[in-house]
Formats: sequence, structure tokens, C-alpha cells
Amino acid sequence: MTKTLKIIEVKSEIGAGTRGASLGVDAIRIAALDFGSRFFKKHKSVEVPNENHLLLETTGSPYAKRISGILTMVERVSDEVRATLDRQEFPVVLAGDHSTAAGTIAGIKAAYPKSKLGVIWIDAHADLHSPYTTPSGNMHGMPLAMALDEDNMDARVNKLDQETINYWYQLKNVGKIAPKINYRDLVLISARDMEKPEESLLKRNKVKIFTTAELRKRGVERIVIETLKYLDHCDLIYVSFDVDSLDPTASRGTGTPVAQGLTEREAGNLMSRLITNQKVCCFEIVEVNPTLDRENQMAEHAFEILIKATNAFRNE
Ligand code: NNH
Ligand code: MN
Ligand code: MN
Ligand code: MN
Repeated sequence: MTKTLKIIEVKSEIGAGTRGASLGVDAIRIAALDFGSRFFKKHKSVEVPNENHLLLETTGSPYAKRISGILTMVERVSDEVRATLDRQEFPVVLAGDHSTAAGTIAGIKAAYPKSKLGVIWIDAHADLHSPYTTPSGNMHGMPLAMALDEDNMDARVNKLDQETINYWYQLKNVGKIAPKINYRDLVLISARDMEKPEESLLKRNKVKIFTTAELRKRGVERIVIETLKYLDHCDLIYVSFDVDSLDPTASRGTGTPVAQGLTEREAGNLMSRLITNQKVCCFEIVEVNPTLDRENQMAEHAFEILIKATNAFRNE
């Protein structure tokens, strides 16, 4: 089946602690040019306006940095993803920092409110913090908690002001559906750098995790089969790929590289194989930061993974 892809560009970096992720989308476009690819000519794209001007301001909570802008971005991304799905197009989201993934999930739920949505989160991190537990205040560590309507009060370490509490409530309730997903609808792949409050959530809710070692030992094919089987009760599936899932040998150009990651080959096979499943309705690549890179390698890897994945549609 051929799908009409729509590229949604989100050049936002206000949820990250390191500057430069808003340049990731253009770095991927440059990688495409260097490879002589017509990908960006062939497919329609749209850019969601960003709030990066907030980086010059110092207001807001240390436990939820630039949360007003994050809310605006999540709402904008949600609207664009929803509109794309309403037109029967397949959204391919290319984003800066990962916080906007909460908007991607909200948009899918807005388009299909009655459907059960499964999420495959390929990332070195679990992104399950709330402002109550975050060690950094960077909201790219929180999108899954937003979608799960999770405060994790039991593990609270930070005391919030009322304004932050209100914004956080609004973030969890974008689209007026909360929670948008449940823990049983979530699979983490290559997660390997979590803090204690996240660890306790993962354990308590028995979240399905495939480690890099397990994937390598048993092979991508097995992991794909088991992931899809685990999400069999879902009507739709969304795949979010944070490039820090890749090993630091391939992911120098991202804000938070972590040892023991996937190879580009494993990631490419994983994405292309997952995407052939008919339930997959959207996928996303985030957190390329060319300012930390050498010779645009991270964006080139991301682009190759993107091409491998989208080509898989045609080979079905
Ligand atoms: N868990 C850490 C935090 O919340 C790091 C999150 N960083 C990410 N997530 N890049 O994908 O600050
Ligand atoms: Mn992430
Ligand atoms: Mn990550
Ligand atoms: Mn990240």
C-alpha cells in the first residue's frame, strides 16, 4: 500500500538543556542534499511555528523550564498531527527536543479518540519525569508522563509553585483526554539511563522494556514480533525514535548520548520492520543536534533511518 507522507517539522528546543536541537531538522535536510536524495522534494512538509525566543528569558520554574512555551508547542503539534491524520495522510514528525512528542500523541488521540493507542519509545531514556521528580527541569524528560497523566507524587523531590502546577495540569489535559495512553500500551526499546523516580514507576507498572543487549542477543526480528504481540490489544501504534537511543559512536550529535546504544543498522532494521505493521499511524525522529556534531554524522544517520523506514512502506 502506498501512503501519502506528510513531513511535520518542529524546530523547537525549549525542552532541552543543551542548545542546538532546533537545528536538527535542517541538518537532516542537508544530509538529504549531500546524499543526492529527492526525499524532501517528493513529500509535502509543513513547519510548526516555534517558541525558541523564550530561551532568552529567565522566568519560570527551575523544575519545568519554559513550561508556558512547552504547552503552546504541544498544542500546536497536536493540531497539526490531527489535521494531517484527518486528511488521511501519514505524519512523519521531525522534531528538535522530545517534549513535543506529547503533542504528537495528543494529535493522534484527537483524530481517533475512541482508538486504543500503543506507543513504541526508542530512546536511551524513559522520559517519564514530572516536574515533581525531574533532576534537571528539562521538559524533554517528561513527554510520556504527560501522555500517561503521571505526577509520580510518591517519589516527589521538588516543590512546585501554583503557576507551574496549573501549566502541568494543562499539559496532561491537552485535547481533554487524560490519560491518553496506559502503561500497558507502552514498550520501551534501548532504555538504559533512568533516574530512581522513573525506575520505581517502571517497576510498579511492569512496563515492557527491551534492552540493547537483549535486542542484540535475540535479533531485531524477534524483538519486533514480541513488541507487536505485546501491543496486539491496541488499534493504532505510534513509534517515537530519539536519536540518543543510538550508541555514542554514532550519536555524538545529540544532547545526551549514553553508552550501550543501538547501532545505526539495528535502528534502521528496527524502524523499517516496525513500520510495515498496518497499525502504525505515525512516526517521529527527534533530538538531532548538529552543533555538537562532526561533519553532520548524526543527521546523516537519522536521515538513513528515515529513508529505510519510509521505503519499507513500498516494499510491503
Ligand atoms: N532523565 C533526564 C532528565 O529528565 C534526561 C532526559 N534526557 C533526554 N531524554 N534526552 O530523552 O533530565
Ligand atoms: Mn527522549
Ligand atoms: Mn533520550
Ligand atoms: Mn533525548
